[in-house]
Amino acid sequence: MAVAANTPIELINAVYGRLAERVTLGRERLGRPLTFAEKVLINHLRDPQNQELERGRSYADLDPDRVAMQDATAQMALLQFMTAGLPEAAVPSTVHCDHLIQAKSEGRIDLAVANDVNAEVYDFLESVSAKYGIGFWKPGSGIIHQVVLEQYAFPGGMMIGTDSHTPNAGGLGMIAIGVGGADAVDVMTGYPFNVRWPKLIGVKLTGTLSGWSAPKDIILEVARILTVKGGTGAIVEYFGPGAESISCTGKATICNMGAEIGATTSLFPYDAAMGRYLASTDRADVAAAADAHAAHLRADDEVLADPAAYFDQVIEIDLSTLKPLINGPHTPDRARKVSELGAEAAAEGWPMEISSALIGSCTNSSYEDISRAASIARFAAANGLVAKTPLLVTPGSEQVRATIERDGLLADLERIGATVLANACGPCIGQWSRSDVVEGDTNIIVTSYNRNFPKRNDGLASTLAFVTSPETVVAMALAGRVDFDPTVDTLINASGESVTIPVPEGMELPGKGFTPGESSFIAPPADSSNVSVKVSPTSDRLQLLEPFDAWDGNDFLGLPILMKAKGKCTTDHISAAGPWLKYRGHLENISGNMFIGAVNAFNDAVGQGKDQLDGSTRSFPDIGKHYHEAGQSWVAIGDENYGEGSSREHAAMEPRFRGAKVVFTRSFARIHETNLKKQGVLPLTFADPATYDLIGEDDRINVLGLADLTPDVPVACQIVKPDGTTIDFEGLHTMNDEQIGWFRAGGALNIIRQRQGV
Ligand code: MIC
Ligand code: SF4
Repeated sequence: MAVAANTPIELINAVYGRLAERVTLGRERLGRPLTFAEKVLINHLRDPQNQELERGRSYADLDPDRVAMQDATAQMALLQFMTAGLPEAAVPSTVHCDHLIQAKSEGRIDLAVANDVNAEVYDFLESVSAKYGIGFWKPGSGIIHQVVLEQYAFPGGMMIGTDSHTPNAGGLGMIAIGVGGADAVDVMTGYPFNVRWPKLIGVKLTGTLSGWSAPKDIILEVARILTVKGGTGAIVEYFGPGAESISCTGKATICNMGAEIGATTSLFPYDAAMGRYLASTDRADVAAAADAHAAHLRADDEVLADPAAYFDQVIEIDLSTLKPLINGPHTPDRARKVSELGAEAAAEGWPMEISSALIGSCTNSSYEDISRAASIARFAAANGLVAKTPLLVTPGSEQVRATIERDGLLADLERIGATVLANACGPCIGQWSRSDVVEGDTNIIVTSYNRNFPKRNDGLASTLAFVTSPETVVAMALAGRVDFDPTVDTLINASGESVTIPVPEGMELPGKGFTPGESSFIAPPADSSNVSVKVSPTSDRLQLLEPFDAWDGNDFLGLPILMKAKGKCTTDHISAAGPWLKYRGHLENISGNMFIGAVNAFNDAVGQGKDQLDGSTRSFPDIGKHYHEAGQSWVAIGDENYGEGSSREHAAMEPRFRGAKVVFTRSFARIHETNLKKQGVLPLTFADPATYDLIGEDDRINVLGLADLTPDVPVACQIVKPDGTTIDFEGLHTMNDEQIGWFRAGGALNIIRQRQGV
């Protein structure tokens, strides 16, 4: 398959060619008008006539148009794909090198260091891509979601990506879903993508943004309303007159951060702003094709007239009254107005000074974002102001970087002291070599990123991270304080004058068009028979995968609790990023970080607990290693929304590798729950959430009746107290027959073998 640096118009025409017929079928089958998300989903069903379509219940088989993978997750995905023994990926797929570049000095230097330090991994990814017909975007080309938006996304398309912020492409009207690597392998080996037929949350936007309010404030407000788990199992579909007033990249910001509310994905209907973006990114042909099918690239009129009758939940936001928001620390749904942060910081005893301000990331690094941020910087420089904190800029792609450099916007930011980092994730994923603070220094950073879990950006639990729009970040960098409200407060400049920062002004798209910069896409060769993929047996960064053992047919009896997590336990707590990213291709080595961020519910210690085999206190990864070597299986326990955040399947594979059989929680985040199922770990939720509180440190767990595991039937479980008394409880699961099959087979690698007969 020829994989190019863009989506061929023929592929898009094929999708549009069946759209009208599928929409008619969908209306017939459901007996009602359709939302836009339903049209796109129905157009990608493998069996549109017979697929069950019950929201929140049915599992649907879908055929995405594309697969995208970033370097930190692609390693595990492609190590799994290789075991299938196929000549090439079954659908157009790409790999993007963005997560492994550490921010230390500035973009060019950091990129050169990364190319050196990560050579082995980049060589692996480049060669495995070449071997299997996968497009390869070299380090420096940009962050996966920005590159996908610029090159591959198209209205009405469907893709999956091994990264939770894949929904960014919803800004261009695409259903784009974040998945674990094993899901990507299904699609790359020609099998459908299987996901619950989603519920639908409609967000009606009225009015228009003005002043300091930005698209970021819309999603910060949605996060406030829905919280980090409010979108679980749902697609968030935006519509209304306010939607049309937002640029395509602004829409992408909103969809991107829909990951933070747990949504399956988010999307906007096709409109003129998307058409303009397509034309500006050299895809006028795609815009013309979308224009020709525009009637089907939006919800039906009846839906728009009476959304409450068609969506499971409807939220209305008046953009004209929306004020700039800033969310954090520790969770992206803790929202308040920027104007209220100072008072809250005083009440909470947080520092008033900001230690660093950071803009960019896959969420907020568009031309429009940077032009609004740069407008403030330009004014500031002309009026004797400079940033009072370090200001770090990560452009989302080489195309954006080269364009903002050409148009003088980077120079505007540099004039107030900004440092331009590589076109990569950098500090957003803990790839930040920071020396100005150390653990224990309570300090505040403000970012235009999307996540703000403890330790996420700099590995320090004492850093309090807040997320807001890029323009607000730059204003706060000029003030250096959190009790600064740029809409009313003034700053004192070098000459002692009082200066009011004007309302930011941006440009939706570059007047002179985009410039590609240094193109760094490598298409796979037509004939890859002489390409060899090398994984050194002595490598400490890459390790070939062996299938896990199949289920032995027995119930689980007397399993110790390796870890019971208190409160938030995200994938960052389960499998930390930052320095551990280097082991993303080596399951054994990365298992050294298992649960190191989790708070032990028995004693509030972080990352350590009691080894039940010898009674000692050890780190969770050490206990895991000990149990593994001793052949002792175990369970883990989590609270609400366990596994929130990233798509990284390492958070499921590490426990599986070390012998976890079951993870019990009060509730799961979608991608992580699927990742556990895929790797052969049973994800069970307590039928009675109070059961969580009954489990003690020295208790054991029994899981019974596994031979009769059946969809929709609770699993009988027992807590066995140290004195031998038992407490019965029920564990609920969401597995269908196929997923029960994954559990029995011992996980995805065995399934791949069975399917391919290898
Ligand atoms: C993230 O934002 O947490 C990441 C790093 O991009 C992850 C993927 C990963 O852990 O590799 C994600 O969002 O899925
Ligand atoms: Fe990279 Fe951060 Fe975006 Fe994840 S959220 S893809 S780490 S920039």
